[in-house]
Amino acid sequence: MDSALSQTRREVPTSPSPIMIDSRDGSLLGETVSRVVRTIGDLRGIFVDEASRAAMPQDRVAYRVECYFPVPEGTQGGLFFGTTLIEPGLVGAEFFMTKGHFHARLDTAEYYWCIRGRGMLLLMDEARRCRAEQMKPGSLHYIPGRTAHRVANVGDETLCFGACWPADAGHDYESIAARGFSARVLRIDGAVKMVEAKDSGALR
Ligand code: PAN
Ligand code: ZN
Repeated sequence: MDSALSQTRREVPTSPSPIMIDSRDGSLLGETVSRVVRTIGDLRGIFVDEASRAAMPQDRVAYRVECYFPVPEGTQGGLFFGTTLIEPGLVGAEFFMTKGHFHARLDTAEYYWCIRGRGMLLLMDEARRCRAEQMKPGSLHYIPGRTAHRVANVGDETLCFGACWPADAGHDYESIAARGFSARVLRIDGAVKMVEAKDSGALR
């Protein structure tokens, strides 16, 4: 017998992963998954056409976020993981989208990657310069620090994307609530258009 194999070795414990990713849509399975639902009623002041938003069923789901927080919020060096599922739909001419945020720790970055559907990732720097990246299954998006990020579902099926960000990044929604993004993603004559926006604060 091979002398190396005959040696007595202590068995190393193994365990199943606490979280599984559903390969069909990226949704998370497991006891420790945190879920957030954002309805049309939760998104007051986000869309340019507030009258249309207010006239819609307020309990209609716009998007859901499923997260895995393996370490406490604020842990330096830790990472969080999340899947966002945005339903298809319009508020007036504007596609359903996330609230969008800067990270509270401004210099923290993030990865997004598209799992299913079609999306537009809006990126805005501190000088309010906006650009956008098209999202399609397999696309990977690096969101640098100091950059606000928001995703619009520009397709006709649920848009699903994964995200990974530092556990100490935090979220600054207030800056966006106050001034919005400097561009909006609209459906104009059946086409997806990104257009300059006035400060949404002035439009409310
Ligand atoms: C994402 C977002 C998620 C929902 O996990 O939090 O897509 O968007 P809002 O937070 O803007 O509503 C992320 O960017 N985390 O940092
Ligand atoms: Zn983020």
